Amino acid sequence: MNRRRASRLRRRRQSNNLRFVGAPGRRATRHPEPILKPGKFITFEGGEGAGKSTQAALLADALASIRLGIVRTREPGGSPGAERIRALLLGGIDEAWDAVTEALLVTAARRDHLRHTIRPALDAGRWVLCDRFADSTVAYQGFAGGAPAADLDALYRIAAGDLRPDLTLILDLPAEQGLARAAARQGARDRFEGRNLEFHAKLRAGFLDVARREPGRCVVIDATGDIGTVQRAIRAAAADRLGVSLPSV
Ligand code: Z5A
Repeated sequence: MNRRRASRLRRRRQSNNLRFVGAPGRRATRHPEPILKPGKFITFEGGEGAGKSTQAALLADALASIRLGIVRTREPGGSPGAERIRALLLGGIDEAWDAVTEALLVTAARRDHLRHTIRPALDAGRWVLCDRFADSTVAYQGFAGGAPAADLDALYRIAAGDLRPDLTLILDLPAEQGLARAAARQGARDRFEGRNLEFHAKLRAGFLDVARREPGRCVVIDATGDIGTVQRAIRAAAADRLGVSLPSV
């Protein structure tokens, strides 16, 4: 390639990497800016004691080790305003709220969480790992609680618009096993703990139904194995669906 053509190509490449900022009609100012890759949104779902928090922490470490910016968060909660709604909802042990009222509360929290935590992190190129998200509303308030699916869809659109997780890991195990794990843990009871086995079996069916309907977004992870075995399956799913290469467990 001759020297003049090489320098023309170089100039064109440089100008493609610049964002133009300026009011219409005025001469544009050129700011060289780093080109940010958008972050990814990963959610962890499943019944009580399935190991979501344990596994989210291990995946966050693995992603951070390959120099990705990570935000770990949870629902309900994840922003100061949403944490206040969480305290109200989970603390309302004796409130006679029906499933639609619960869905309204988690949706209000979700909207605040998205505005103040999730969207800003994704816009800044960070990977967001969220312990429970909207599939928990479908399972708890919909499948197990009886709230109509159309109402839950409408509420989701109000809170999140078109945003969907890039990957949802559904940690699946029999309700008895999850409840035994959760019972072995210390801590005060909340609104959802202590519900009967039938409720927890419906939750499991609800999560598996979501996975069947959205196979492009969801991966069902067998959560009956030990912590390392489950994490290996999760890293394999992240590699396969999101194209990351992670250290082995
Ligand atoms: N909720 C709702 O109703 N609607 C909604 O839209 C949303 C939420 C978003 C939040 O509870 C509640 O809000 C939740 C649903 C409702 N109801 N409940 N209950 P939370 O945030 O306080 O808790 P949780 O999400 O239910 O967490 P969890 O299920 O109790 O735990 P986990 O995160 O799945 O598991 P873990 O804490 O990682 O592990 C539990 C124990 O098992 C712990 O001692 C671990 O060391 C142990 N563990 C973990 N993995 C293993 C393996 N593989 N083998 C053996 N032991 C293990």
